[in-house]
Amino acid sequence: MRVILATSNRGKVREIKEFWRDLEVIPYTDLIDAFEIEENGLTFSENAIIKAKAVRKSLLEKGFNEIIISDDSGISVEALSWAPNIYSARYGGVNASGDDNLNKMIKELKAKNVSQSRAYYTAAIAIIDKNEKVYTTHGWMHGDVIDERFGDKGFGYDPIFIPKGESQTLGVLDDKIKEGYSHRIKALKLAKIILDKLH
Ligand code: ITT
Repeated sequence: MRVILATSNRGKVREIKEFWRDLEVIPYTDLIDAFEIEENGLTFSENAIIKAKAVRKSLLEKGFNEIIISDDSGISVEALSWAPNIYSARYGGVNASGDDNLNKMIKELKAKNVSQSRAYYTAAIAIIDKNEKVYTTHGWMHGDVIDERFGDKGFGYDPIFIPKGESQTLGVLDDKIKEGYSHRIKALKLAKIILDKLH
Protein backbone atom coordinates (compact mmCIF):
# COMPACT_ATOMS: atom_id res chain seq x y z
CA MET A 1 0.00 0.00 0.00
CA ARG A 2 1.20 3.49 -0.82
CA VAL A 3 0.50 6.49 1.44
CA ILE A 4 1.43 10.12 0.94
CA LEU A 5 2.68 12.17 3.89
CA ALA A 6 1.29 15.69 4.09
CA THR A 7 4.29 17.12 5.92
CA SER A 8 7.46 18.97 5.08
CA ASN A 9 9.04 18.28 8.49
CA ARG A 10 12.01 16.01 7.78
CA GLY A 11 12.12 14.67 11.35
CA LYS A 12 8.53 13.45 11.03
CA VAL A 13 9.15 11.95 7.58
CA ARG A 14 12.20 10.07 8.90
CA GLU A 15 10.35 8.64 11.92
CA ILE A 16 7.24 7.64 9.96
CA LYS A 17 9.23 5.99 7.15
CA GLU A 18 11.39 4.13 9.66
CA PHE A 19 8.37 2.81 11.57
CA TRP A 20 6.19 1.94 8.56
CA ARG A 21 8.87 0.08 6.63
CA ASP A 22 6.29 -2.36 5.25
CA LEU A 23 4.37 0.48 3.56
CA GLU A 24 5.39 2.69 0.65
CA VAL A 25 5.58 6.08 2.37
CA ILE A 26 6.19 9.14 0.19
CA PRO A 27 6.34 12.78 1.28
CA TYR A 28 3.98 14.87 -0.86
CA THR A 29 6.94 17.02 -1.87
CA ASP A 30 8.21 14.06 -3.96
CA LEU A 31 5.12 14.54 -6.18
CA ILE A 32 4.42 18.28 -6.11
CA ASP A 33 6.14 21.44 -4.88
CA ALA A 34 5.92 22.26 -1.16
CA PHE A 35 3.38 24.96 -0.34
CA GLU A 36 2.31 26.89 2.77
CA ILE A 37 -0.73 25.61 4.65
CA GLU A 38 -2.44 27.89 7.16
CA GLU A 39 -2.91 25.83 10.32
CA ASN A 40 -5.77 27.78 11.86
CA GLY A 41 -7.46 24.95 13.77
CA LEU A 42 -7.87 25.04 17.53
CA THR A 43 -6.83 21.44 18.17
CA PHE A 44 -4.13 19.07 16.93
CA SER A 45 -6.71 16.97 15.11
CA GLU A 46 -8.26 19.99 13.38
CA ASN A 47 -4.85 21.06 12.15
CA ALA A 48 -3.95 17.55 11.03
CA ILE A 49 -7.17 17.41 8.99
CA ILE A 50 -6.51 20.89 7.50
CA LYS A 51 -3.05 19.74 6.30
CA ALA A 52 -4.28 16.43 4.90
CA LYS A 53 -7.18 18.09 3.05
CA ALA A 54 -4.96 20.81 1.56
CA VAL A 55 -2.44 18.26 0.27
CA ARG A 56 -5.17 15.94 -1.01
CA LYS A 57 -6.75 18.82 -2.97
CA SER A 58 -3.44 19.84 -4.56
CA LEU A 59 -2.55 16.25 -5.45
CA LEU A 60 -6.00 15.63 -6.97
CA GLU A 61 -5.53 18.72 -9.14
CA LYS A 62 -2.38 17.05 -10.50
CA GLY A 63 -4.22 13.78 -11.09
CA PHE A 64 -3.06 11.83 -7.99
CA ASN A 65 -5.85 10.11 -6.02
CA GLU A 66 -3.90 8.83 -3.03
CA ILE A 67 -4.32 7.99 0.65
CA ILE A 68 -3.05 10.99 2.60
CA ILE A 69 -1.53 10.91 6.10
CA SER A 70 -0.72 14.03 8.11
CA ASP A 71 0.72 14.64 11.57
CA ASP A 72 0.05 17.63 13.78
CA SER A 73 2.01 17.54 16.99
CA GLY A 74 3.48 19.64 19.76
CA ILE A 75 4.69 19.88 23.31
CA SER A 76 2.90 21.16 26.43
CA VAL A 77 4.92 22.28 29.46
CA GLU A 78 3.44 22.66 32.93
CA ALA A 79 5.72 25.54 34.00
CA LEU A 80 4.63 27.43 30.86
CA SER A 81 0.91 26.97 31.64
CA TRP A 82 0.95 24.00 29.24
CA ALA A 83 2.11 26.17 26.29
CA PRO A 84 3.11 26.07 23.45
CA ASN A 85 0.73 23.17 22.67
CA ILE A 86 -0.68 23.59 19.13
CA TYR A 87 1.66 26.57 18.62
CA SER A 88 4.86 24.51 19.13
CA ALA A 89 6.14 25.04 15.58
CA ARG A 90 5.73 28.83 15.90
CA TYR A 91 6.92 29.22 19.52
CA GLY A 92 10.10 31.04 18.52
CA GLY A 93 8.23 33.26 16.03
CA VAL A 94 6.87 32.97 12.48
CA ASN A 95 9.20 30.76 10.39
CA ALA A 96 11.13 29.75 13.54
CA SER A 97 13.46 26.77 13.12
CA GLY A 98 13.43 23.81 15.51
CA ASP A 99 16.49 25.35 17.19
CA ASP A 100 14.82 28.78 17.55
CA ASN A 101 11.86 27.09 19.28
CA LEU A 102 14.11 25.09 21.57
CA ASN A 103 16.18 28.16 22.53
CA LYS A 104 13.03 30.16 23.23
CA MET A 105 11.77 27.41 25.55
CA ILE A 106 15.07 27.27 27.44
CA LYS A 107 14.96 31.07 27.78
CA GLU A 108 11.38 31.00 29.13
CA LEU A 109 12.22 28.24 31.64
CA LYS A 110 15.31 30.11 32.84
CA ALA A 111 13.30 33.36 33.13
CA LYS A 112 10.97 31.51 35.51
CA ASN A 113 13.88 29.90 37.39
CA VAL A 114 12.55 26.48 36.43
CA SER A 115 15.24 23.90 35.73
CA GLN A 116 12.83 20.99 35.17
CA SER A 117 9.09 20.80 34.49
CA ARG A 118 6.54 18.15 33.67
CA ALA A 119 5.69 18.10 29.96
CA TYR A 120 4.09 15.94 27.31
CA TYR A 121 4.04 15.63 23.55
CA THR A 122 0.80 15.11 21.61
CA ALA A 123 0.47 13.79 18.07
CA ALA A 124 -2.70 13.73 15.99
CA ILE A 125 -2.58 11.70 12.79
CA ALA A 126 -5.20 12.33 10.10
CA ILE A 127 -5.92 9.86 7.31
CA ILE A 128 -7.98 10.72 4.24
CA ASP A 129 -8.86 7.73 2.12
CA LYS A 130 -9.47 7.67 -1.62
CA ASN A 131 -13.20 8.28 -1.03
CA GLU A 132 -12.54 11.43 1.04
CA LYS A 133 -13.36 9.73 4.33
CA VAL A 134 -11.44 11.31 7.22
CA TYR A 135 -10.07 9.46 10.28
CA THR A 136 -7.94 10.70 13.18
CA THR A 137 -5.86 9.00 15.87
CA HIS A 138 -3.83 10.40 18.78
CA GLY A 139 -0.83 9.50 20.90
CA TRP A 140 0.96 11.06 23.86
CA MET A 141 4.44 10.86 25.45
CA HIS A 142 4.90 12.05 29.03
CA GLY A 143 8.08 13.23 30.72
CA ASP A 144 9.95 16.40 31.69
CA VAL A 145 11.69 19.24 29.96
CA ILE A 146 14.91 20.71 31.35
CA ASP A 147 16.54 24.11 30.84
CA GLU A 148 19.67 22.73 29.17
CA ARG A 149 20.09 20.85 25.90
CA PHE A 150 21.78 17.45 25.67
CA GLY A 151 22.53 15.58 22.44
CA ASP A 152 21.39 16.13 18.89
CA LYS A 153 19.34 13.04 18.09
CA GLY A 154 15.65 13.30 17.25
CA PHE A 155 14.43 16.75 16.26
CA GLY A 156 12.60 19.80 17.60
CA TYR A 157 12.38 19.84 21.40
CA ASP A 158 13.97 16.39 21.83
CA PRO A 159 17.33 17.62 23.25
CA ILE A 160 15.52 19.02 26.33
CA PHE A 161 12.86 16.28 26.74
CA ILE A 162 13.38 13.35 29.15
CA PRO A 163 10.73 10.62 28.76
CA LYS A 164 9.18 9.33 31.99
CA GLY A 165 11.30 6.42 33.27
CA GLU A 166 14.53 7.67 31.61
CA SER A 167 17.31 9.88 32.93
CA GLN A 168 18.57 11.29 29.62
CA THR A 169 17.04 13.46 26.93
CA LEU A 170 15.79 12.21 23.58
CA GLY A 171 18.73 14.11 22.14
CA VAL A 172 20.98 11.48 23.71
CA LEU A 173 18.80 8.36 23.72
CA ASP A 174 18.72 6.04 20.73
CA ASP A 175 16.01 6.50 18.08
CA LYS A 176 14.74 3.01 18.97
CA ILE A 177 14.23 4.08 22.58
CA LYS A 178 12.25 7.12 21.44
CA GLU A 179 10.12 4.77 19.31
CA GLY A 180 9.10 2.89 22.47
CA TYR A 181 7.66 6.02 24.10
CA SER A 182 6.76 8.18 21.12
CA HIS A 183 3.44 10.03 20.85
CA ARG A 184 3.77 9.76 17.06
CA ILE A 185 4.42 6.00 17.06
CA LYS A 186 1.40 5.40 19.33
CA ALA A 187 -0.83 7.40 16.97
CA LEU A 188 0.71 5.63 13.93
CA LYS A 189 -0.03 2.21 15.43
CA LEU A 190 -3.71 3.17 15.71
CA ALA A 191 -3.62 4.64 12.21
CA LYS A 192 -2.24 1.35 10.87
CA ILE A 193 -5.32 -0.50 12.13
CA ILE A 194 -7.43 1.86 10.02
CA LEU A 195 -5.13 1.54 6.98
CA ASP A 196 -5.32 -2.25 7.19
CA LYS A 197 -9.12 -2.02 7.01
CA LEU A 198 -8.92 0.22 3.91
CA HIS A 199 -6.70 -2.30 2.18
P1 ITT B 1 4.23 20.06 9.10
O1 ITT B 1 3.13 20.99 9.55
O2 ITT B 1 4.71 20.30 7.68
O3 ITT B 1 3.91 18.62 9.36
P2 ITT B 1 5.64 21.27 11.33
O4 ITT B 1 7.03 21.14 11.84
O5 ITT B 1 5.13 22.66 11.08
O6 ITT B 1 5.54 20.37 10.00
P3 ITT B 1 3.63 20.93 13.37
O7 ITT B 1 2.86 22.12 12.94
O8 ITT B 1 2.89 19.67 13.72
O9 ITT B 1 4.69 20.49 12.28
O10 ITT B 1 4.53 21.34 14.61
C1 ITT B 1 5.11 20.39 15.43
C2 ITT B 1 6.07 21.09 16.39
O11 ITT B 1 6.26 20.28 17.55
C3 ITT B 1 7.43 21.30 15.76
O12 ITT B 1 8.00 22.48 16.26
C4 ITT B 1 8.22 20.10 16.25
O13 ITT B 1 9.57 20.41 16.39
C5 ITT B 1 7.56 19.78 17.60
N1 ITT B 1 7.49 18.31 17.72
C6 ITT B 1 6.48 17.49 17.36
N2 ITT B 1 6.82 16.20 17.53
C7 ITT B 1 8.07 16.22 18.01
C8 ITT B 1 8.98 15.20 18.36
O14 ITT B 1 8.71 13.92 18.21
N3 ITT B 1 10.18 15.58 18.81
C9 ITT B 1 10.50 16.88 18.93
N4 ITT B 1 9.73 17.90 18.61
C10 ITT B 1 8.51 17.58 18.14
